[in-house]
Amino acid sequence: MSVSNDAPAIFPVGDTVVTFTAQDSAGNKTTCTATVTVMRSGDVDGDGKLTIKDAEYSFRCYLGQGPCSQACDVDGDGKVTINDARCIFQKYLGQPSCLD
Ligand SMILES: [Ca+2]
Ligand SMILES: [Ca+2]
Repeated sequence: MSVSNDAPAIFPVGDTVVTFTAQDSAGNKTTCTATVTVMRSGDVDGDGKLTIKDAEYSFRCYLGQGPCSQACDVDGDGKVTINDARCIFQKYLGQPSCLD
C-alpha cells in the first residue's frame, strides 16, 4: 500500500486543500482531502512572538529599507503598506486590528 499527497513544500497563507491518495498492490485507489489553513499571525520575523520588532520589520519592508516576506502583508491585500505595520502595532498594543 502506498500513500501520497499533493501538499506544497510551503503552505501559503489561507486555505489549501491537500489530496491524499492511497493505492494497494492490486491497484485499488482511493482519495481523501484535508484543508490546511495558515493564519496570519503578525509574527513577521518568525520568532514565535508578536512584538514591536514585527511592526518595525513590516515598516522597514514598506520603506524599502529591509527584507520583505509574504508575512509582512498581514492584512492580505497583496502589498506591504503602512497599514500592515499599523495592524501589527495595534495587535501588539492589544487594540482591535486586522489580525483579530
Ligand atoms: Ca516576532
Ligand atoms: Ca497589506
